[in-house]
Amino acid sequence: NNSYITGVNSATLSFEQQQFALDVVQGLSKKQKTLSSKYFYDGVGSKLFQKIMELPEYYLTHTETEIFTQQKEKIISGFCSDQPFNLVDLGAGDAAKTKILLRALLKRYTRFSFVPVDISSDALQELKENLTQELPQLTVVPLAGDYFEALTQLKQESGIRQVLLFLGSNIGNFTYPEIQVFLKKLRQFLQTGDQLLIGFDLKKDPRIIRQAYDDAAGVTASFNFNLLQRMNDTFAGNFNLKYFQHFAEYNPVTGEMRSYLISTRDQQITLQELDFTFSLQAWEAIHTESSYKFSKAEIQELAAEVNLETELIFTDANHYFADVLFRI
Ligand code: AVJ
Repeated sequence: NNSYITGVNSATLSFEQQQFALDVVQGLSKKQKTLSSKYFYDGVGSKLFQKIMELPEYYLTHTETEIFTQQKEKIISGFCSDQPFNLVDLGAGDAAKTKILLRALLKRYTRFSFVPVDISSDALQELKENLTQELPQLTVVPLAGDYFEALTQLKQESGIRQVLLFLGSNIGNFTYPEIQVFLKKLRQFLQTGDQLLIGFDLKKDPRIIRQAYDDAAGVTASFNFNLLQRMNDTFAGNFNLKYFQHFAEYNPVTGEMRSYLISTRDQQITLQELDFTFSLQAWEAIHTESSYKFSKAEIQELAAEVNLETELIFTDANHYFADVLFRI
């Protein structure tokens, strides 16, 4: 409903907040309400995600950490060449896993710069300070913004080989068609010889997957609820978090893990700054995130469709997760 969008008060909102406002009004005006998972990551949300990564149920991080710890030498041998390169980490966050690779690279005296990219400028600022402390010999060039904003900046100072990291199953937040568009777009920023290391969460026992998104301590629920809090804070909203429930469900056929915020009663919500009011019925769902899981065959299919050459595949003993190195 576009009439609401004109109500967005651009005088008091930053550019980023205006984008957020448009997405919120659009998503909440739909018959099946949605919010984009990219808005989870404000300062509080990034902190909550760091807590998720430490949860026993959240196997993704533990498994990718295991892969990196046990196979780091093979992985970085895959990157290395005699030429200097940029190691670009898309969605770096706290870069806890990337640091395993960074340490190994620094030991080999490889010439490279580390370029962490993140949507959360808070997380990026903290990372920069942390790396200055922990790895003072490392050259760090942080880039805030979404992936393509960052890549556009990178292209302008190109001429250097790029090795892109897209870890932690960040790619899982995209649908299949979106992944294809994303990978095709990525190719336009890259040149022959550039590489891409992508972390894919693999299909596995559906119960294990579901628990990872509905942990016993309720951290993932808080992460989901924080989106409501963020809208309250940013747009003077009146979401009452008490009247929502976190719900997570896995579809083993499509590989889609879905998270929702479910309204537990009939309610009307107003976001004052946006002049926007809408209703939720009892048990109506707002879809807040999809996290896709892949089979190895699906990964190969995807690669073939977008013309990427698979160089190396790294997996853990249980085959829960795969880091795949592609070459352009
Ligand atoms: C950061 C997108 C990889 O989908 O597993 C964790 C985010 N959401 N728990 C994921 C998330 C709920 C995470 N990614």
